[in-house]
Amino acid sequence: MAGKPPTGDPVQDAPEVTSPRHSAAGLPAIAQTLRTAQRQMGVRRTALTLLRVNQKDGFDCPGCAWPEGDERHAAEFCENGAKAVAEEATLRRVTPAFFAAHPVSGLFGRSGYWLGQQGRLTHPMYLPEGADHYEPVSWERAFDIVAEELHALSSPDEAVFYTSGRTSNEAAFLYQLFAREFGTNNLPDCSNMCHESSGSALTDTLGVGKGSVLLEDLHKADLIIVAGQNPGTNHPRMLSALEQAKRGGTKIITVNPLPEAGMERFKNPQNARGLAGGGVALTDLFLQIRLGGDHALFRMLGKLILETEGAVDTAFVEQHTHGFEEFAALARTADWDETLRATGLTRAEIEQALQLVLASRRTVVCWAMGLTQHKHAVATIKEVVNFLLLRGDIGRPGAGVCPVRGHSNVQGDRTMGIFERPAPAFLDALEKEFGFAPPRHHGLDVVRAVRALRDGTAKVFFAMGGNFVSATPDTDVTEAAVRRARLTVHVSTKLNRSHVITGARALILPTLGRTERDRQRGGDQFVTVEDSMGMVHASRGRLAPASDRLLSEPAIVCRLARRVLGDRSTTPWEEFEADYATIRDRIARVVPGFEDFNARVARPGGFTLPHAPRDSRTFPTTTGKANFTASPVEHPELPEGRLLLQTLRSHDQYNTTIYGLDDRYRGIKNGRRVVLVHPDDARALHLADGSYTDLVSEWTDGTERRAPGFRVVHYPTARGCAAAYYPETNVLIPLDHTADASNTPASKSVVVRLEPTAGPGAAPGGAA
Ligand SMILES: Nc1nc2c(c(=O)[nH]1)N[C@H]1C(S)=C(S)[C@@H](COP(=O)(O)OP(=O)(O)OC[C@H]3O[C@@H](n4cnc5c(=O)[nH]c(N)nc54)[C@H](O)[C@@H]3O)O[C@H]1N2
Ligand SMILES: Nc1nc2c(c(=O)[nH]1)N[C@H]1C(S)=C(S)[C@@H](COP(=O)(O)OP(=O)(O)OC[C@H]3O[C@@H](n4cnc5c(=O)[nH]c(N)nc54)[C@H](O)[C@@H]3O)O[C@H]1N2
Ligand SMILES: [Mo]
Repeated sequence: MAGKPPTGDPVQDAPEVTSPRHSAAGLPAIAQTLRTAQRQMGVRRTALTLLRVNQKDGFDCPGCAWPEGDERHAAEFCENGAKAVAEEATLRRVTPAFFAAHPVSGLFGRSGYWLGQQGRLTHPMYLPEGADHYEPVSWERAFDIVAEELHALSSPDEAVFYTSGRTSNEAAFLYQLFAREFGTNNLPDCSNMCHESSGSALTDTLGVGKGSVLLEDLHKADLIIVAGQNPGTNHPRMLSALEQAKRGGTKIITVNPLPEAGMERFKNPQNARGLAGGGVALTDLFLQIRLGGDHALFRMLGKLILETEGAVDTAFVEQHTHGFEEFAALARTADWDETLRATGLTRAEIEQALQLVLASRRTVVCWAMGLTQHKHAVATIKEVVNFLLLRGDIGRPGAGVCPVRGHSNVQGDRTMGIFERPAPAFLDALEKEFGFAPPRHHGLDVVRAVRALRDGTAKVFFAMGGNFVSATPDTDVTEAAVRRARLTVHVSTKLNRSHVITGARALILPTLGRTERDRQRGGDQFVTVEDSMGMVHASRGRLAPASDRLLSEPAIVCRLARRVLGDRSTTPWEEFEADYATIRDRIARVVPGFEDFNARVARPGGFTLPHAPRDSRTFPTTTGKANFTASPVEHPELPEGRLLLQTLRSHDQYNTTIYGLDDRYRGIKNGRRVVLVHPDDARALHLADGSYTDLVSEWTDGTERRAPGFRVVHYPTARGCAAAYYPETNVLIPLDHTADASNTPASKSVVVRLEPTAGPGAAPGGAA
């Protein structure tokens, strides 16, 4: 039987610390998978569900966006994918009786962990103005309420339509269509906090804001550089690809302030060697870089390549690139002292990296949040592109850029037009297909949406999934901002903190998850998703829905659009709801690369979207070439006695969804309020291992923000750097602390002071 959710709360946060592990997966991962899954789903459902994950006739794992290879294992999932599935397929339920028993003011004091563990939402729920209890509401009445508030706005731009990255292509396409027919481009998404910096840098330099490699390119690469990413926890199936590459002789350089277990050694649970043997060592060279030092590192590598006879692919540079001379002139001035200071590395380590680079004829660079969430993130990623361009490592097999995406369909949502700054060509296509004039002025991204709510210029907040108040920075500011809204609406599967921090009125609209059967008037439906490498494929759930009151995301958008837009819209919303193939027919006519969508997605495994730089070394940039970028090297400066804090994920969480209180690979159990500090830094700051400290961030305007009561863990991170989990630490990050050009919150570089305290802080409701 499935176990009960935790009852005690605040959940006891009492970290126990052992030493970090040096390998990932193996038997402990399988044991953990089954334990978590059975606790949520029971034995029978666990077996039925997990065997359908990522199969060609099954559903896409709601975990990460890592692609599936052509050959699938019977168990094509990982420990953390299984946890994501178990969270959704849980047998626990949050019913109207739950809301009758728990006033919103009571839920406010609960942790996000506790809220999430209560189970699946079963009924549409409404919180009237001034009320302290959500009450059940009919779908019709719920849509009336949204329509009432939307119609009361003085401009469509006073509404914000957020999207998290699990939404299917079909739902996303309809959602942006609805928002634009309503009259706004206010379509912020989780990508604004995630890979926006990658999209921004890659669009400027290569002309396409997506990765340029396919799975087989990783297998063919001579060298893979994994910078700012922890795949052992966040993209575990990537380790299988790295393992396969290693067996073919690929070298791997890992660039990270933390020695992450998954990059050290991988014990593949799908083969005997992984289970019984010692597994495979993945990393050949570990560069333990300081936070934010990557720009300096890649610039120095660029200089060294330029100085090496015959190392530059001059034919490629001449034929396909723009701006080489300017870049080369600047790169030649790169300074060793500055590089060593910024990176914390030794000259010998960087020269060793250079040898691996020069020995490689095909190099891939993979990255994730460790590069994207810095003030100079866009400049850093452009430097990665410079580095690859020098060697001609774009647009040929075994080489390229590989930004590893987070949410399982975050890339697809963008392709479908979820973007506050849509390309004119996309709007032209919408206009032609649907016969309305879409708004042309740019909308709000996540940070700007929070400001607009704070300033009262946005009044209705609608979320297609996600957990906005917990995922965004500056928790206190954001919560106050959201409370000013007239109406907040969340289309959700599970209870979270965004249901508790509400506008004057609030709605929870419960929806189907990936694992569930989606039956409409036109029969059983499937949806489609796009993975991190531009592969589009079908996802079909089989489980009975968590409740018979749930509507699918496409159905919710269709009914809402009909109610809000009325006769104004000539879009066939009813037809779309009945048969998703009719949505795909429209996508095929609007979005390039989706021609003949229904036929092509019917093939097992789906199809790959075109990518000009990858396919033909053509670059749809403003210069028509791949662009080198010449910008001064940037890196964070650290005042005396301070540490640079990165906010990251534990092994037991999916963003703001907390699965449990352990971080197995880092040797932490039963607690999340920990701060990892280098032993020498800790000693200099008089912080004993096991002592407690407040984290205090200091901002340029003189303000301070405090997160109380973190247990100090002496940990082998880079000097001057510290690490603690998100979302607990979001309270420390000022809204205005964002990356240049992409406006992504700089969650990986927060200057903090550590103030010793007597003991564990009372974890406020804002805690995980
Ligand atoms: N199980 C699980 N899977 C997930 C998620 C989850 O929460 N749980 N989240 C999903 C989402 S939305 C995303 S975006 C991805 C996130 O995947 P990751 O980006 O792997 O997630 P983080 O935990 O933020 O880890 C950042 C990594 O970068 C390193 N790092 C931090 N700063 C720097 C730096 O300045 N330079 C370098 N070189 N390294 C640095 C950190 O030490 C850490 O190893 O995972 C996705 N998959
Ligand atoms: N400090 C700090 N902040 C960060 C980050 C960081 O590294 N550090 N990372 C950032 C990143 S990379 C991201 S992507 C964002 C994540 O931001 P979000 O995507 O907004 O957050 P999640 O925690 O992934 O959202 C979880 C909620 O989604 C809902 N949900 C789950 N599945 C479905 C579904 O199928 N349909 C619908 N409608 N709802 C569903 C559930 O109700 C669940 O509670 O956070 C960002 N914030
Ligand atoms: Mo993300």
